[in-house]
Amino acid sequence: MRKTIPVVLLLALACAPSVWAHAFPDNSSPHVGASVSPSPKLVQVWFDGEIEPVFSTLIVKNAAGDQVSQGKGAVSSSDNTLLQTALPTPLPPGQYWVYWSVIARDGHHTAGRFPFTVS
Ligand SMILES: [Cu+2]
Repeated sequence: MRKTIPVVLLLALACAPSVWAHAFPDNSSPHVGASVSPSPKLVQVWFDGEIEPVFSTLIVKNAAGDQVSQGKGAVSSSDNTLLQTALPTPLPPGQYWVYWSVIARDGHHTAGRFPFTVS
């Protein structure tokens, strides 16, 4: 007689706590949906947990979909919950999208985007 059900239950229990370790944005500069002036020099996103520097990216694009930020962004060397990227040239007025993609300490990937406006 096979007893497979307890094994399935154990797997479900083992996976459950990892749900809370996923990293999601906690705060950002500019704020989500904010209208700012003048153009910011830096875009920063703080997460609710530590993220992996090697696999985490932050990219800013304009309304046409062109990247306006430098490189792929970087995790702050002094704060493992802070992902940031530089905007090398002042942005003209318009709407921009911040694309974030991170790997949390539990190895899980989360990604998303949010807009801000330069007025
Ligand atoms: Cu997770």
